[in-house]
Amino acid sequence: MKYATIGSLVAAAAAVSGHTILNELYNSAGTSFGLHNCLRLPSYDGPITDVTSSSMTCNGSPNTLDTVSTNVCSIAAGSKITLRWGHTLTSGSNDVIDASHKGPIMVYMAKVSNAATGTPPTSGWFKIYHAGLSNGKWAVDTLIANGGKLTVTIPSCIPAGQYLIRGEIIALHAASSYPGAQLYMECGNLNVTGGGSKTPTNTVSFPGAYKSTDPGITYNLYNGQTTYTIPGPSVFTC
Ligand SMILES: *[C@@H]1O[C@H](CO)[C@@H](O)[C@H](O)[C@H]1NC(C)=O
Ligand SMILES: [Cu+2]
Repeated sequence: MKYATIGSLVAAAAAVSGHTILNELYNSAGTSFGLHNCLRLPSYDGPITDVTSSSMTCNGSPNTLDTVSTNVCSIAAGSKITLRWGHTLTSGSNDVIDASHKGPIMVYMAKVSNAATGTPPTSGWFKIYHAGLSNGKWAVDTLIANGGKLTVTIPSCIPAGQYLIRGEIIALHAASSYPGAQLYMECGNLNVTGGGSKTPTNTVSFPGAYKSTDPGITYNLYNGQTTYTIPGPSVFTC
């Protein structure tokens, strides 16, 4: 650092707080299920940039999945669940993701027979939440303001049983050409209780749901656009 200029110090500081990991789930009462509990997490907080990669399902190479919980957290259909992201595996509410990493947030679920240890399915993913750009504010801006927390509702009509939940942030700061968008996804192991008998619609595959040419994947953040098309299907409603 002896010869570092002020500019390179600023750049280094920004790089240090870049990237993010989904670190924690909370039940409808706002009580944590425990740091890293029920989550399949990479050791490194770097993104996936190839939307055709098998790591698009629940992260993985070039990251290493090594903080992998085999617990399954129970949550009632129709109730709220909160997801909390942090820059690294140990970051708190003041270090969520660098503010440069503007972009949308999506949450998906997929039915599985064994949420504890089963291989994540590529197909059957339905979207339960998404937010992009609204009134000049990105979903990531709101996430940072909320200390990394996002609360979504588990659809009330889906059948009881085991599911994976897949939280995803797309950072668009380098997305003007492909590959460039930084996709951060992690999966959690859920046991949905109660529920109904409706089969989710608009399901997609990961990889497969996103294309390099999607307007939400290749996007110039810096040319004053006021709209953004969130990639993937529409949100499933009961
Ligand atoms: C899921 O919840 C049901 C209902 O409470 C329970 O019977 C079942 O054992 C749970 N399964 C897992 C894997 O936690
Ligand atoms: Cu980053």
